[in-house]
Amino acid sequence: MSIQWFPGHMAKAKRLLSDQLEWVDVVVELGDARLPESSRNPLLQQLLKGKPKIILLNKADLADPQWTEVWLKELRKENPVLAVSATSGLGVGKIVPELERLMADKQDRMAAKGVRARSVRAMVVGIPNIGKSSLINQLIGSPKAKTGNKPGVTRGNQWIRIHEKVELLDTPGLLWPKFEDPDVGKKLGAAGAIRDEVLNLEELSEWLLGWLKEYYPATLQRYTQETAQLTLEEIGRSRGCLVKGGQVDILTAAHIFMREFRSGALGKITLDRI
Ligand SMILES: Nc1nc2c(ncn2[C@@H]2O[C@H](COP(=O)(O)OP(=O)(O)OP(=O)(O)O)[C@@H](O)[C@H]2O)c(=O)[nH]1
Ligand SMILES: [Mg+2]
Repeated sequence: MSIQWFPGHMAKAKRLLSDQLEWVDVVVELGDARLPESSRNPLLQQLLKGKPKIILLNKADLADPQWTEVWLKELRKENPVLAVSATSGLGVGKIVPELERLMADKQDRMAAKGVRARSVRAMVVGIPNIGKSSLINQLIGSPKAKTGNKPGVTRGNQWIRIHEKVELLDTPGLLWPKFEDPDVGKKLGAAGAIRDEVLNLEELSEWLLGWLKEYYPATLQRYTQETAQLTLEEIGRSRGCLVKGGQVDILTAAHIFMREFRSGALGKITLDRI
């Protein structure tokens, strides 16, 4: 499966991001708790070199809590990290105190030089559809930033004050031009970071089905008790995706299967293993 996923607006997003970087004190990097490793953009790690950073594993409400604990421990070796859910608000209250803690040294140094303390400026970055705008809305308690259930909703940069002492910059989602590991592309597709229009949903669903059989067979009991033999065709049949002559409409079955996975209807699932 080859995926064409670095459109023009993403090259523009990269430029916007590098332009803003010099105004920013600290970076809030959003990862997906379902793929704590695959959702971290290597291009970003290059662009952000040296900036203080906090990592948030968002959509923790959809991830396997046992694996979230494992990943928090792993990522904490290099950066402060929190598990959050931008939509339910879980963990979100810890973000501002963490940003203040991270910035305390710099502000003390500025105060020592007699520079009057100003707001902390934080930039929210991450792959498309990960919940950057939702997080900002959750922090301010109102839907000021536009959100949507598909990648590519935010197109420009937008500063929003979330606290008396903290301003946040919303940025468009950013992917990188080449996935070294083909599974990374599939996982990002499954999580919803890549537009469905450029994915082969049938192939992606076959892959996900195989993966779930291996790691989370119980989640497939929603479709049948005999999960080892389950096919996409059977999923389609169980959901009534039939065309004339009783054939299963496989593409519709794939859409339904992906939608159920992405919404959490199959259960709490983490796709990255250490
Ligand atoms: N279950 C769950 N859904 C979430 C969470 N955060 C965001 N979402 C959903 O994910 C979708 C994308 O959210 P956005 O905030 O628009 O994502 P974004 O990162 O700003 O996306 P772009 O602007 O396209 O890069 C929306 O349907 C949100 O409701 C979360 O913590 N849990
Ligand atoms: Mg957005």
